[in-house]
Amino acid sequence: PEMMNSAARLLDPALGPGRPALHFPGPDGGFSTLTRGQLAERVAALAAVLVEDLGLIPGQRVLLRAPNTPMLATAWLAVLWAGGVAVATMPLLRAGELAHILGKARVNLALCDATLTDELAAAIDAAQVAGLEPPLLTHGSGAPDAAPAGQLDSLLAAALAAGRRLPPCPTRADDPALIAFTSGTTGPAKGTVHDHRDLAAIDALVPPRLELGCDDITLGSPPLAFTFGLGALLTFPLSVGASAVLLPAPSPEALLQALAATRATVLFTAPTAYRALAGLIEAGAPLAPPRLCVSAGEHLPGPDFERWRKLTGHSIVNGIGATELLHIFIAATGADARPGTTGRPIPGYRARLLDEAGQPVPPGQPGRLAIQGPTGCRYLADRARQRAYVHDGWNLTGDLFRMDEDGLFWYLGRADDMIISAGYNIGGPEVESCLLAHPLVEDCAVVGLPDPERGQVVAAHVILSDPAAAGPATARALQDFVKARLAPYKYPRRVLFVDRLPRTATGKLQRFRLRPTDTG
Ligand code: 3SK
Repeated sequence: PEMMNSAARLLDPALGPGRPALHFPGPDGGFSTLTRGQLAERVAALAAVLVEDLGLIPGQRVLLRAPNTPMLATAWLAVLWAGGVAVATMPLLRAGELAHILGKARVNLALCDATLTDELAAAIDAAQVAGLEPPLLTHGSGAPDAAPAGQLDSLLAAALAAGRRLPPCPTRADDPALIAFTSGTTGPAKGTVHDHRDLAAIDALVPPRLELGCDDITLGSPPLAFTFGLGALLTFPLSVGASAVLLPAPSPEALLQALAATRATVLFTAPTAYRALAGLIEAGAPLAPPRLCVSAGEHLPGPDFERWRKLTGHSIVNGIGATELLHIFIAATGADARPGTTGRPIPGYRARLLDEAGQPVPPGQPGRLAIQGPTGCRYLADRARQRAYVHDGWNLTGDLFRMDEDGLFWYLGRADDMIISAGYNIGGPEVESCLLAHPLVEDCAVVGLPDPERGQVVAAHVILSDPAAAGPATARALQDFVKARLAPYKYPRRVLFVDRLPRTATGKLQRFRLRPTDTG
């Protein structure tokens, strides 16, 4: 349709106002629930506050900063309901990163969880220099029974008590609804703009592929500010009349507890968290198994898939998405769920693999992934980047894949993760996947380091499950392990034992930080 307000669509009363919408930790250590009807009331009341008390005008941008709480979900929906544009930010961002977002997105208003104000206040001070000073309102978690923690709670409570409800703004389907920032491998974060129609498109395509139904309860760790989390924990469940569990601090332990307490049916998290959960389960922690486990955010290596299946009897649906395209566009569902594969395009999307000259490569050959579909990349105020990313309606991701004869896609690495050693092309993730199958390897990152003889050598940064085992004998054992399983030129000539690996706020491995040229 030409006119569409995504918040009103997601809160459609026809799906049952009495059905649960959000579950969240309550005051007694258990979980509390907001129904769809209660959530809709709060969204319409908060939209009245935004427009009537705070002067929000349709099209203006509202920065949101909070962990996954009912208030963050309410505020995100209220901004769209009021015709504004939600700029949700990762809770881990620091003042400098927030100042960049404030300036780039020309933010008009900022709503911030009271536990996270310091960095944002500092960012606003810094942004003032650039002529921007968006009002900042703080709030608590938004749990109806929590004590008010800021001005926004009092304004919301007053609007609810006075029966003030704003009708949804009649936005057009192609009006911007959100700006999602993504940190790339270089430079400051890039803003990607998505409209109401993009949200409707992913809600129409991804939940059916995952067979999400109205009785599902989704649970997971990605922040709502990451579009993986936004779909998984807000728009997908609301769009089908299902509900989501929001955890402000989703540690692996908290995920296991919430699975048991809420009987959540669908788990969305990233490979790192699946590894941590597997470690806890191996150490004896009980698991209330969800019917479906979905992994995205980075590639799920085959050994992690197999470890999870052995432990739980369930496969993990591996998917790949991009903030630029809003959500996942290739996934290994149903019979495609096999170790190491990313599966095939979600119906509605098309994928092809291109060589350096932009020509399609034949099956079996590595190529750069290009995607076409109902969502696509619109960078905020960055024409050069836009021209580099979108060619002829195809979105050029930086991921290398090969496609097999069955049409399944197999991840090879980021285009910039390719290691060229003595003339051989070696995908760092392939070597990582092999190392992860070794019982002593808890996590690892493989990059190319400069080498006078070979150009680059394969270097593995390894976190051991038993740090006391670090030493030359273990390094040799890991090298032999890889040599026995992959072409010998791929084995890591250097093994470095580390106690942590650099990751983005969304958990993506930042291999570039392990290369001396990039770290300066
Ligand atoms: O990184 C991904 O795989 C992803 C998945 C869903 C939504 C957004 C992203 C970046």
